[in-house]
Amino acid sequence: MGVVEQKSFCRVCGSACGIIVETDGEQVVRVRADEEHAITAGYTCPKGRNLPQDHHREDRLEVPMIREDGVLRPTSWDHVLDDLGAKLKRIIDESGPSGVGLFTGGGGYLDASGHLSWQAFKNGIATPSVYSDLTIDSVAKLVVSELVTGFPGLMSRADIERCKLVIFMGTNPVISHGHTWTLSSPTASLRAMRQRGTEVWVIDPRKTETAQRADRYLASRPSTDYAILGYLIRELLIEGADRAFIEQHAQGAEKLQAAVERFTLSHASALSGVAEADLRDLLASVRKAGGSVAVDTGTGITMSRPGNVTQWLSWCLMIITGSMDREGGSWFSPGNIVGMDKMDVPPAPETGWGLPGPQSRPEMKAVGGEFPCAAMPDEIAAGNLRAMVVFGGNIEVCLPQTTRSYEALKKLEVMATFDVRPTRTTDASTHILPTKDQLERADMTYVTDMYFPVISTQYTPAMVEPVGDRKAYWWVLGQLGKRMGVDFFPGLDVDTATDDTVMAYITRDSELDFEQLRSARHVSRPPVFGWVQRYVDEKIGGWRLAPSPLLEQLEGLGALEGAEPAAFTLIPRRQRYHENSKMLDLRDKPYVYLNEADAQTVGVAEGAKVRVSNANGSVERFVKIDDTLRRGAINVPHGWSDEINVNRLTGTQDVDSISGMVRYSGLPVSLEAV
Ligand SMILES: Nc1nc2c(c(=O)[nH]1)N[C@H]1C(S)=C(S)[C@@H](COP(=O)(O)OP(=O)(O)OC[C@H]3O[C@@H](n4cnc5c(=O)[nH]c(N)nc54)[C@H](O)[C@@H]3O)O[C@H]1N2
Ligand SMILES: Nc1nc2c(c(=O)[nH]1)N[C@H]1C(S)=C(S)[C@@H](COP(=O)(O)OP(=O)(O)OC[C@H]3O[C@@H](n4cnc5c(=O)[nH]c(N)nc54)[C@H](O)[C@@H]3O)O[C@H]1N2
Ligand code: SF4
Ligand SMILES: [Mo]
Repeated sequence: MGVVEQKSFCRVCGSACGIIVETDGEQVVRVRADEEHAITAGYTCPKGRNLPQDHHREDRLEVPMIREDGVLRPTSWDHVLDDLGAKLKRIIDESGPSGVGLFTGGGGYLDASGHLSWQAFKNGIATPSVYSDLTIDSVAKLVVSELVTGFPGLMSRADIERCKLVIFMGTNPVISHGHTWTLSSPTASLRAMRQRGTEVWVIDPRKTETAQRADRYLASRPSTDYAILGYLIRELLIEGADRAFIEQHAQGAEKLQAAVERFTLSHASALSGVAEADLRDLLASVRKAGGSVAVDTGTGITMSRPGNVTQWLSWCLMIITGSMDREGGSWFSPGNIVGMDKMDVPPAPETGWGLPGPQSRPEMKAVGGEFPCAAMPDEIAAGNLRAMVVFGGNIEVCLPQTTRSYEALKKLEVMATFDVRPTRTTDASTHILPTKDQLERADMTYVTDMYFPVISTQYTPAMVEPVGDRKAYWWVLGQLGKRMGVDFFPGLDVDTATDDTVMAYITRDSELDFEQLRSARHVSRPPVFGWVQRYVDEKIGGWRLAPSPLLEQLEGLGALEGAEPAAFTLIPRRQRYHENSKMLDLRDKPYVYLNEADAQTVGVAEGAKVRVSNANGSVERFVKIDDTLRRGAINVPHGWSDEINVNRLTGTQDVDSISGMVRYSGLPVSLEAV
């Protein structure tokens, strides 16, 4: 047949790099970077280039499976859907919709029809038992958006083309490609930023690959970033803040000023472990940049105990310097498909919505319409949650306190999982629903539509035919709906639909013209500024600088500030060659990374086995010496299953009081040689 080349885009992570896929019949031969791509211009990472191997992996799921008499067996779609539909219907009849829950992970929301499907499922059966990566990843950003602007789900990002000062805090885009924002072609982007005269600072307990390419690096002690921000805000409110802007567009400045009063230079320096001279330099850079400052945060912030507070203060820094939602500062992508700027949203009160959370955890609230993942085992134990439908998540790996969470999942009456390969999660499932992988489906950037450095939407046709019996998400859910008597996609005929008509359906109410997208493959426009500013001015009378729930959390942190830091603190880290639990077979190893001096204290050398433990459990792995880590900070990267899963150390009780977010960063642990 000969090799055919087609343009597509990668969906292993949210960065959506433009790729060229070379196929020979149904054989995917090679994936390489698309040099002509308007945003990613010739960049891919090893994970994207590994797509052919991933597509052809030997153990891929090709047919539906069902557990009968305790054994998982291959079956037909008719049988698996008849059985699943009947069981879900019965549970809803007996326990109400909340008895059936759902989880959405990276294998769900990075597929446009997967994202449509989990939302359709949630709305179709009207269950409040909604779980996703949100509450084990980035929920602090939602909390802050709601409290400061009244608008849910706003994620700020640097206007990288024009910003004078960018501070990356708790994020390592050179490896991760960004958090709720992407830095495409990260190394080239950083170089270009600095050539344009942008000053780049990195604050992180590890001198990361990003820090190594920055102008300045501050090695902060884990979970103390809020003190650095508190100091900057304290000094700026004395000199350097945009007073006229604050007068006109913000509220609560006095309360904020009082709240950060304790962060003198010496207090901030003592707490964060960053030298006073470095903090003074940072302050000088912020003052010099005027209204052109951006702070981009990542999981190092959102997973830490002070996550909400740090995220909030990072916004305050941008607001009081007049940098927020301003050209040259930080901006909010409304997205072409979601079109947030056109949404008519009633503002959340200054205390947030505080919607009821899971019954078995009365202290928890729902944030962003979801229950905290940490509640799942309690909900199952209480009998409130009897079935789970998992839309592309590997919940054995990603949930806190594996031993407890995984045992709970096995007790579910029904666990139906959409995936493309076997995992410990599919092992524990009652129904396995194999969906088309990314090379087998036509697709578009849907969730990630708002993550790019410009406003950008991409489309791709399918590259190859689906293997085995794999089907699209929308097809599976549509057919399941018929069995349950629920029309999950009103107005869509699921017997005649195609991936393309489903995307047209998704975009039917948006300003994006799907036919135009399909023929152009990529539509993009520059950042827009001022739409959030107009919203906060009109709806709530200016940015809320001092929402009371955040003031309380900041005050609460004060009680911990005198404490002696733990000898060893676990902090998260993304490894280059795998995406969470995907592509673990590529090149990485499940190391424990620690500083040479720390290794000596424990009496271990590179390659030795070490036990990391705390009250939740323990994990044994081999040591990798890494002097980019600050002393006392260690990495036990996530994504790995079974007895080396780092989530054996994390807890379902140690959660944020507002959001229920699990503490994955800043966890005290002890180390010993094995
Ligand atoms: N301790 C600790 N825990 C963590 C983290 C941490 O840093 N530390 N990180 C957290 C974060 S930020 C996140 S986002 C979560 C990630 O948790 P998950 O979202 O569960 O993780 P992934 O491994 O990305 O994969 C999801 C599943 O999707 C499947 N999949 C891949 N492609 C497709 C597809 O095309 N279709 C379908 N149906 N399935 C597909 C994969 O095989 C995999 O089983 O983990 C969280 N857990
Ligand atoms: N290669 C690769 N890329 C990925 C993923 C992957 O698994 N592998 N996962 C994807 C997913 S799901 C997500 S959510 C994103 C996450 O993207 P990022 O948030 O950029 O994730 P990381 O690269 O782990 O960077 C987090 C950084 O926070 C630092 N840190 C930890 N604790 C603290 C703290 O208290 N304060 C400060 N200032 N820093 C701290 C860590 O040292 C680390 O450098 O990455 C995505 N991209
Ligand atoms: S950064 Fe890598 S994994 Fe992410 S979209 Fe690009 S090629 Fe794919
Ligand atoms: Mo994530």
